[in-house]
Amino acid sequence: LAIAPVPSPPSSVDGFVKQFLLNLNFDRGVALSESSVTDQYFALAYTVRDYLMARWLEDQKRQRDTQAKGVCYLSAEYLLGRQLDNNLLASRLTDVASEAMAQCGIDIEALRAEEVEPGLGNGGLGRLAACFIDSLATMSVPNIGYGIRYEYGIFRQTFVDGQQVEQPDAWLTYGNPWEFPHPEAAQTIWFGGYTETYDDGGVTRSRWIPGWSVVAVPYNYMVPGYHNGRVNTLRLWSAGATSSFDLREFNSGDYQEAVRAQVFAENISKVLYPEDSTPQGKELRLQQQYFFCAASIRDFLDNVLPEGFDLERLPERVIFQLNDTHPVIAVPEFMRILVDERGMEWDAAWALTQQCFAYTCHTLLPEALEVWSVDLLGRLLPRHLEIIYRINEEFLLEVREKFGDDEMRIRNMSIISEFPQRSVRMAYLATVAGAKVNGVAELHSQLLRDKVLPDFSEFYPDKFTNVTNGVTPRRFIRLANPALADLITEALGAGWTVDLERLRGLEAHAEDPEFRARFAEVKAANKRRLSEVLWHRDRFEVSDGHLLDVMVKRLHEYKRQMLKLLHIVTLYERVASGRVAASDLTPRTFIFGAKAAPGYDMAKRIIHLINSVGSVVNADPVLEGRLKVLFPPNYNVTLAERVIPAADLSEQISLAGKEASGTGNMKFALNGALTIGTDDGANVEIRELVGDDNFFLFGQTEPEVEALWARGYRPAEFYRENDDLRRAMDLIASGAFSGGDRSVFEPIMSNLLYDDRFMVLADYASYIDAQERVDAAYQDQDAWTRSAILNVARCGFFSSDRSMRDYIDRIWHTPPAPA
Ligand code: 26V
Repeated sequence: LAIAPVPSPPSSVDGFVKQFLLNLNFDRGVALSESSVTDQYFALAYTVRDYLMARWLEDQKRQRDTQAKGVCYLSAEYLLGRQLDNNLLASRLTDVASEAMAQCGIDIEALRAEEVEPGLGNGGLGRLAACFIDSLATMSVPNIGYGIRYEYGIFRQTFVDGQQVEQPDAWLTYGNPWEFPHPEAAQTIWFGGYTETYDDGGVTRSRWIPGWSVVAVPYNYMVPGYHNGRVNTLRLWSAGATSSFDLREFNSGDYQEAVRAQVFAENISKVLYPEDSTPQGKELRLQQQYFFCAASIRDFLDNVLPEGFDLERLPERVIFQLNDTHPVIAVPEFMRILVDERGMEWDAAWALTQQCFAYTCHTLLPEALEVWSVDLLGRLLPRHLEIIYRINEEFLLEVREKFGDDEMRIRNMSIISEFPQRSVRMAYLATVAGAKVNGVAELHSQLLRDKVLPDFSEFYPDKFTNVTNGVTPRRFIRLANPALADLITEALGAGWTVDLERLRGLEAHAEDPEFRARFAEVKAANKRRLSEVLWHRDRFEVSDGHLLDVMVKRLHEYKRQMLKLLHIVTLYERVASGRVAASDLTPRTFIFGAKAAPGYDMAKRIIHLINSVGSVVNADPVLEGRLKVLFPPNYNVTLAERVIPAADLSEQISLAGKEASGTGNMKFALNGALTIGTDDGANVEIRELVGDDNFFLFGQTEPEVEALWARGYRPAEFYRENDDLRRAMDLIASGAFSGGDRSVFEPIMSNLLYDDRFMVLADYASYIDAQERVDAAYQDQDAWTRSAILNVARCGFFSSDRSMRDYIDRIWHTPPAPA
């Protein structure tokens, strides 16, 4: 019996009100007059869901029925941000919902504020995944995002005496209206045990006798395309015990043991690891990785593909995109299923693997490249380790064939490293297995080829490619900056949201004084809005007429928050010492937002220093209020949506060659902030597009950095030779920001003086000089606004829709789907 999905409720205010009251009464079980804000938020979310449901059910069915090739995006992180507004926007219900809530006597703003954002990611990598699935839905490309439903996302950051304190992010406490659990579709995921050989009709084969298991329960989330009626799926896995109580244990009276098993299993999806640069080699993390990869691959093969599908044709149906190395364990799992479970010949299975996987690298820091010790892998996934060994063996044979018996090269290219302990290099495994390997910005892809994987790019010259990152204009312009969006639509018409290159049309308007005035008014209004948010949230005051100078991103030494801070201390010191009059300073408010990995001591100390400098600077009357340092805690997607549209100046100041791409840089430029930045990551491409006149470039280039290392870098020389730098550092070292205590920040100072891996001191002079150019430029407000408009006009390239097109053309080869 083919019964079509229940059609959507009517898209009128009346229809919406009716559906809302239905949900409030029948699902929440409360009357409007008795309902709490939480009830109302849930009922509103259910109502939005109801409008998307028919399309979602159709699209899921279509995905199964049609033969179209789809993308399985495998990512350990999705940093989604709030869902309500996004889903209202996608389904054209924003105004209807506001009006409907008003008719019910409800302030929709209060409901918006009620949503806890799903923070299932650390930073750039997780947010990129969220932008990509938005673009794929908007472009009608069949896609399933696979990941982990962490019970606790990225920690909530608070400050106590200026120091970071982490609190658990209990985002599911009140339930989650956007998810659909399917416990009936749970899968069993096995771990541990041992392998054994057996005779399979004369052929000796290996098989896995696993030791223990957990279940993986899928939770589905809607991923609506923008104004196209398409709804894709994000499927996140949650871990549970195989059966709630192990009956044998229970009957033998070992109740404690049975409960322990339950707790153990649930642990796997309990919490997102908050480290984003130094892999700790933690067993639980490997369990997480295998858990979601195994569940996802089986889900695709068993539930998405039609029954009896001929696996030889798999490359026509799917590409598994590996978001960094975190899901690379999917490769040996895929081989295991084909060879051990489906009886396929090794060579045939390997040929399929090499067509069905592709790998994106997101880093250049050697310490961020994941390796798993053979010891741990052998214990947790013994069969997978065997498979990896065989992949390596055959790969190294090929290398010998091509390069001869160059033992040095063989050792360098081996998927297995021997020191300091025998381990599997996951990036190498991904490179060997993938059809393509891509970096995330032109410079990064170049350095990936030349510096990180040089032997591999020589061996596989055609495997390497670039796809420059992008960001979704739906969330980061339309939702975050409605005033700018309206101004753009007025100037260019409505199509730009899905065709961002159209922003080029703003170039002409940049020459129109009236348009510039309106653009400046949008920026001013966004500053007032931010000011209200920060007052409400943190009791911070943002002064009128200040240049808003913003650095928001994870705290990491390579990103160089210290360089920004030295600039601030320099300005302060010049005034405090009487060498500069406060009235000669350009009034500036500096905003920082940054979380430090809980175990990263230096990063936490830098947070403490930023807060300490802020306390002194904000309180010192000598500055006459011309400098303010604000560090709102718990920077997240929700705050980003308020901060970025208000910014005048975007700080993108990593040491050249260290930031793979950056995506915040794109969001700022698209919202009309000018960038002060190094020649790093996607900054390079931003500057090329906006032009040198509209970008404040400073610092060494990557080759210059290399050359300075080669000559021998002695940071103390820069300290001695630059008076401003010496004074700023001496002031910090004197205890001026730590109540006279010289010990608190000493580790930061001695690190800068004697080590300075990220060359903060070497780039200081150039940075200060660039900031002086910023001050000068800001004096001419009208010229600044013109530059800001040109930034918006010329950055359409950075839409994640374009990134998706590049992935499709260069890697996935998925055909354009019908609208
Ligand atoms: C790495 C690791 C290393 C092992 C421990 C756990 C963990 C968790 C996350 C990560 C991801 C770090 C890589 C990352 O986020 N890269 C960023 O990716 C952005 C999107 O491509 C890019 O814009 C940033 O430049 C890059 O730093």
